[in-house]
Amino acid sequence: MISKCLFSKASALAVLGLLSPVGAMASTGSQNLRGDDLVGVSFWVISMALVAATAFFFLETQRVSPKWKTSLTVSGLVTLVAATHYFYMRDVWVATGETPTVFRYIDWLITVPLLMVEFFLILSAVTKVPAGVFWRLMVGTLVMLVAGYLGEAGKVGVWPAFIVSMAGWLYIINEIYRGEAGKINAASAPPAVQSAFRLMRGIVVFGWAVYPIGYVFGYLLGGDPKDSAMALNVVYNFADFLNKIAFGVIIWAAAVSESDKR
Ligand SMILES: *C/C=C(C)/C=C/C=C(C)/C=C/C1=C(C)CCCC1(C)C
Repeated sequence: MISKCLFSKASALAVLGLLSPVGAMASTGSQNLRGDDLVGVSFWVISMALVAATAFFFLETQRVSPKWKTSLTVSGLVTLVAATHYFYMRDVWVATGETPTVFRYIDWLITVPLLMVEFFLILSAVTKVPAGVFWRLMVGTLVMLVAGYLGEAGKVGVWPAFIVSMAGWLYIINEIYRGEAGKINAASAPPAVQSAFRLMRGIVVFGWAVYPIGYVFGYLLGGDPKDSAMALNVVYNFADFLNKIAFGVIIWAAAVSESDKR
């Protein structure tokens, strides 16, 4: 009896011991989120939406035909990685009132290439796609993000960084409209994939356009630094909500409609 009780106490302590470093890491500050902190609340709400989306995408892999499972898994990974970064970013913001640039870019550096992989995967689900398509999308992504980071971190001027980053983005847009990826889609994909591909392209053009707008508010308009930081983070948060969750839902819809056919 006593030994059993001791054992359960010991295991409870072990679990606490395992969890406490996680808790300590997850809170860089001890302040609580204030209800009137618009930016902090937006970090919170989007964290939860990302967690829910992750559960949804992973569960729905059960429902679609095998060749679509990878796409849905990747969507879930994107929202999972982002949710984790959002917990940290919220803490940084609440504790310091500063823009969590490093966490933001680590997140983008992982999730944006994964989103590019999605383009490749949904085309590969229906036809053979040359590896060159994948690498060109990757190069455009890296140029866009590395330049953006150097600008936001103050390593190079905010204007040159903006221009180089915009060039990377335009290169991606060119590839998915006029390059090989666009041609393959037009030539061989079934209607559901074609419409998903068109919607995803729309997201890369219109959804992603929200990010440079955030950058303009944050760095190029020269307003009060506190206001600029607030505008930057609210706009980026809204953009992530749209581009990570909506992007995944589009893939989910294509996957379900293609799978239900058979
Ligand atoms: C999930 C995160 C996504 C889809 C992030 C996308 C980020 C961009 C499209 C960022 C683009 C930028 C420019 C085109 C110019 C200014 C600097 C950036 C990095 C904000």
